[in-house]
Amino acid sequence: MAAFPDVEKIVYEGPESKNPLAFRWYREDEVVEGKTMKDHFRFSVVYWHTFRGTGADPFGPGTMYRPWEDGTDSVENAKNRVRAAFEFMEKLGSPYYAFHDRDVAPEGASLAETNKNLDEVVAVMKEEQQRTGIKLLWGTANLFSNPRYMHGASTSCNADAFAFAAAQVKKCLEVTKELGGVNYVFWGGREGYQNLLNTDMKRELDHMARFMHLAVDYAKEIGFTGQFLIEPKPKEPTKHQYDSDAAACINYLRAYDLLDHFKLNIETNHATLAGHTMMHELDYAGHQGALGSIDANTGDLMLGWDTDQFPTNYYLTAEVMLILLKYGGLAPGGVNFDAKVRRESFEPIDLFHAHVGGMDTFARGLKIAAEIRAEGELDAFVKQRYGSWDAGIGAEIESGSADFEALEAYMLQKGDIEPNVSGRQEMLENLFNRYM
Ligand code: XLS
Ligand code: NI
Ligand code: NI
Repeated sequence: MAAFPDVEKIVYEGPESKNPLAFRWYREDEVVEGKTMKDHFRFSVVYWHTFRGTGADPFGPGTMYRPWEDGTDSVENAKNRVRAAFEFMEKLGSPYYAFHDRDVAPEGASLAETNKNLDEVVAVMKEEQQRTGIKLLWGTANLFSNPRYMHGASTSCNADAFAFAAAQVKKCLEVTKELGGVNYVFWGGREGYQNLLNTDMKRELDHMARFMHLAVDYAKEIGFTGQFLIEPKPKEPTKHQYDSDAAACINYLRAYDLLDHFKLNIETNHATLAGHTMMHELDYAGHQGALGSIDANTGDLMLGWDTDQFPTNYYLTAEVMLILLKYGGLAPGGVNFDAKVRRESFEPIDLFHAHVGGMDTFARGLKIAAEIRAEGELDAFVKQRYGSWDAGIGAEIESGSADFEALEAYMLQKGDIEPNVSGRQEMLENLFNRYM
């Protein structure tokens, strides 16, 4: 029985279309800057929000109407859910998906039983991947929901929590490999602290690094060649997450000799929680050679938590795409919609509206960014703004040939600096608007 009987395959109808179940901008085989839209984005649907999100919030239970669910936590129900998920992704036309181990199969009474449940459901996922050609962007282990992880997983004060988490990640790496996953994600979950009075931060950070090294070693052992990613987030659930932002993660990875094995999975709403723009986080990761993948969503300006809304803002996606084009794209990463429909949007069809809108918003952003780059005005402005570094004293500083004494002699002779060019922020903001 079909889960979405009233929905046909979503097709491109063009910007004039008023059909809410058609793409206005996303045409998967349209070529922009030498690459198809499909390859630029590598769109991915998340299993957790889209197929496990109930709409529950701290003030009330779930609201979602999901007719393919039988209301139990059985393996049978989990398998039916996989079929519904692949029907959804097939109709949507998303080439990838992502999941946590605990999203797809129920926990059993023991670790062994839990692993067995997972294997049973993974067999169906594999079948569905083969049937549809949809691929796995990344797998990850949920190391934060179960009460055993109340103090964290690899950073727990309880060594047994570390051991359990290791067993879980070991299994999840095997499953990700089995499904041909092209990345594997670590998001910190409860790796952080609420209060330093009870926390040995140094010891916890050392343990987290040990854990990541063990994962890297095991991946090598089993021949898993996907890219490891770490996903920065500054707070929630803990007050201070260790992976707080791109710069902190890169410092951490470098300090613990992990930078060769990891890149970053940058999430929009996490960037804003960290007090940064998405553009800032992407550029930081990009110029450090650590731009791996993105979790595409958006927060709410009025709310200070991870609301995980679908992106609908062309400015945002144009900025994101400017950076992705600048650094040559994301592959093997992708644009993963770590986003959920609102609690009030409880019908299955809302899942389509949300994703169609997100994909279209990115497609429009790509076209805007490509136009801006083709015109070249922004680049030319930045180049000219730094012109003083291209010759003379600037070039000498950059090449390392001018020391402090030489610089003093230069300035004593010159007297003072000449007024520089204006930053022209307002002009450039207006320029950006011309492309909207
Ligand atoms: C939570 C994170 C999470 C990761 C996967 O805020 O975004 O969903 O993407 O564990
Ligand atoms: Ni995320
Ligand atoms: Ni998030």
